[in-house]
Amino acid sequence: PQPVYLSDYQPPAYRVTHTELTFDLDPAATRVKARLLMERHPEADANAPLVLNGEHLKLISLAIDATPVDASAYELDDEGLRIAQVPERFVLESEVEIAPQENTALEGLYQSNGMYCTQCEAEGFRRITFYPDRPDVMATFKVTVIGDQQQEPILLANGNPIERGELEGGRHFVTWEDPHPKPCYLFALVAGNLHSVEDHFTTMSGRDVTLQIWVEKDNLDKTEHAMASLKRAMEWDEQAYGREYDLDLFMIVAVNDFNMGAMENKGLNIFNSAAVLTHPQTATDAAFQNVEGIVAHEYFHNWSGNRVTCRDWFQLSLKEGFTVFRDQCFSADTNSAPVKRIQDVSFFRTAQFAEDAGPTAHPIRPDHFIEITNFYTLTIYEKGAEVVRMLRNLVGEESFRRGSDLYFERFDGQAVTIEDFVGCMAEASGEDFSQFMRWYSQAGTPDIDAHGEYDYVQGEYHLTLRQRTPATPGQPDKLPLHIPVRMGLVGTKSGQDLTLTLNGEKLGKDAVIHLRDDEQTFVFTDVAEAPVPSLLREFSAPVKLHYPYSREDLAFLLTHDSDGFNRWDAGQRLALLALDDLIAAHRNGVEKVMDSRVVDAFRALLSGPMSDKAVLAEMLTLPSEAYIAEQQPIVDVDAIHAAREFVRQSLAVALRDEFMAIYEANVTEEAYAPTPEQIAQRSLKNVALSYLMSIEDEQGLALCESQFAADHNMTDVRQALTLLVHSDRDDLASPALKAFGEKWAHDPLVMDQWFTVQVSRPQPDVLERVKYLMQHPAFSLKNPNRVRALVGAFAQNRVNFHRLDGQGYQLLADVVIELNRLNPEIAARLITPLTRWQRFDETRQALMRSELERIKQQPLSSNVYEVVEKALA
Ligand code: DPP
Ligand code: ZN
Repeated sequence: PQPVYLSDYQPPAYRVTHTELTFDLDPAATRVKARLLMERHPEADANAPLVLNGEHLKLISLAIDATPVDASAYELDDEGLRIAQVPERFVLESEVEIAPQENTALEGLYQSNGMYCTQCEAEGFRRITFYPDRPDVMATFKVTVIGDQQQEPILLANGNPIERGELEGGRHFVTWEDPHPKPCYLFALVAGNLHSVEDHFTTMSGRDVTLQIWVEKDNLDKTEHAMASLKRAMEWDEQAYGREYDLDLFMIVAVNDFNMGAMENKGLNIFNSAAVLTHPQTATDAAFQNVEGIVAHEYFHNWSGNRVTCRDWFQLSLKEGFTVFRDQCFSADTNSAPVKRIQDVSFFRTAQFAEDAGPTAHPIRPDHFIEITNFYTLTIYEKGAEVVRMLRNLVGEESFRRGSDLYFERFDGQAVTIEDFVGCMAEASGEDFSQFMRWYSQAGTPDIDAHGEYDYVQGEYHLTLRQRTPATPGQPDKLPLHIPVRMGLVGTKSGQDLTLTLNGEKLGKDAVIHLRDDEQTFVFTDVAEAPVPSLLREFSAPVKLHYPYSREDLAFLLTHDSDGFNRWDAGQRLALLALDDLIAAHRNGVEKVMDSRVVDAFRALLSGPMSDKAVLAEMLTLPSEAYIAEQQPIVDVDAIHAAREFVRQSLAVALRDEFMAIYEANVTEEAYAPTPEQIAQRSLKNVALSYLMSIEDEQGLALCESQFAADHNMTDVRQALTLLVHSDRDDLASPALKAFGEKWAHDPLVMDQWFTVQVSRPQPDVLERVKYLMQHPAFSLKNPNRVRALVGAFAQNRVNFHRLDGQGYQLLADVVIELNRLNPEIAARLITPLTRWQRFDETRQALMRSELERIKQQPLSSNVYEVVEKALA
């Protein structure tokens, strides 16, 4: 497989102005007729051939301006069709045959549980018909879907339905028209036996929009939260960005077999059922919040992605980074803003930092790729969102809004680039972003070494910041970035933020300083007392900040920092220092001793004024094993696990009564609601329970069992089940697992949780259990959610996946090899943990590499090939 390069971009020689499609559905032989109004680009060569993408298509007929094209006039291969000579304007008609039932890759038109659906982003449309499958070709669409009246009573496509009728042989059709020009990756079709819940939204200009969520009949009771989230998102986008919905109908469809979370097809969003269905008895708080965020994300794409789209796939972060930023702000406004930030950053620093440090590291705008589906990554999405956030912080909220208004107005109906977006921000604010643009082209996470000194005599504080971005594959040398560092100086006597005076200018108590050089010293004057610096507040830039904080400094910031995010981060840093010592002790076979300063800090949290329960729950949560591993030069999975367990248990022993009191104070009999208040209460209660269970406290065990038995809501049930299964009390865990498995055997999304709970436990029997569960009737390798819940979750189980006998790696490689044939996109994603081999000891490195080599020996899809190739380079 050959890479494509950003620098090779050429505008299309021919564009499609209008597309008409007719689908005659059949599982084994669907006929697709296309009628494309095409014209040559004014600047293109008059002899330019017409090149159309097309894969897995059986060509039935081909005509230009109603004249059949002679077989000698075109070339056909397994990537598409090439016609040497075409007029300046013409109508291209084609008919092809495809087999949705054989499509296990879940790209293009496929069947899920008997229902037809499509996934076209990024390059799935070429599996439906011959077409210039690229986002800078935008056309209006008219689509007729013909299906069986019994099997497919519901026939959906983008836009508005304009005609419907019955046909011979028990068939019927519906014709849909989408007046907004769109790239073909936003095309969608759904057909099957579906049921809908309907609601309405009145836009800010007073237009009525019909909202429909389409699901299988059994799931009609699981749509309420998604619908409420959709309405909130529609309202929020009007208020925050002045963006109104632009069709009379907005539809969401839930599909069981889906590679991604969801897809923003114009007017017809298709969702992985896991990203839309919720019910208090089946979905956890986290799932409710996830659904809210994804519904909003896809809706927001209607402007950031659909009305204004990407010129080419290298610009993917243009729509994804911006839209993630938009959904993050929406969720922050709807729920607890500090907790949203803490959770996002916590995930980001664990997973994106790892990606940035590994063999698949790439810039937010890559300069080449082999397979674009491999680039739907944390870097493109989450780091892209962090960069948009930095832009907003650099220009301020008002200029940011002016810039986004300008962007949407100027580029409406166009396919554009990241420069166009940043250019609007520059124009609206007068800022110069030329250095800032390096964020889009340089991969890797910058390290910032900070050093501060207080001069008592002068009353000055000297802060030196040094930045360095490590080499990444293909990018040995890096240039300095423009990094906004939000900060404060907290007086050690007063415990208050001190006023910041820099170069004679009073900046207030909280300010953003700009690091642009490799090294810069900032001299703050009129500093009346010795401060502890609070740096990178709210995580103002996606960097690793190193400052030699003492444990006393951290304990001080934990209670005094005015920035909630940094208070949390001080706690994490304090815990990490203690964990470091314990990891070393474990490795050296020395007795582990708990740092009393961590215990004291936790005691202070537990007994202090309890203002925000949601934040407190986060503060009581120790850094994950994955995040701890990120901080270590060589990952020792066993030492990390042992050290973290030791801290959990030491805290539980020392603060047992406090945890018990927290638990009891937060039990409620209220009916379940996914409100911020209730979610905060449940998370605090469940964190307390996890500490109690870590020491198998008798009373804690009883509470855990009764929480499971009470069956009040899935958040509580799942937490109780997890704690039982992850404890050593198999006598209690087995009956609970059995009861849960029997009760929910009919609900695949709940069975996914049942799989995950079991394969993430630390006990050494997990590998056998994974093998056993892969034979379970509820499991299927063909369903991405099942694969993620069972095999994906196992690969996150650090102590078991990284077994020293290599069997964990072997199992993953076996699955990858099998999935490579069925679903290359999911197979390629599943390899990720193996690509991190450099981080481990030599024995594990060799084992991981040999599994990668074994995969490489197979006939590979381009998806898997690209990842394995990079991992072994
Ligand atoms: N469906 C994916 C998303 O919304 C790709 N666009 O991010
Ligand atoms: Zn998206």
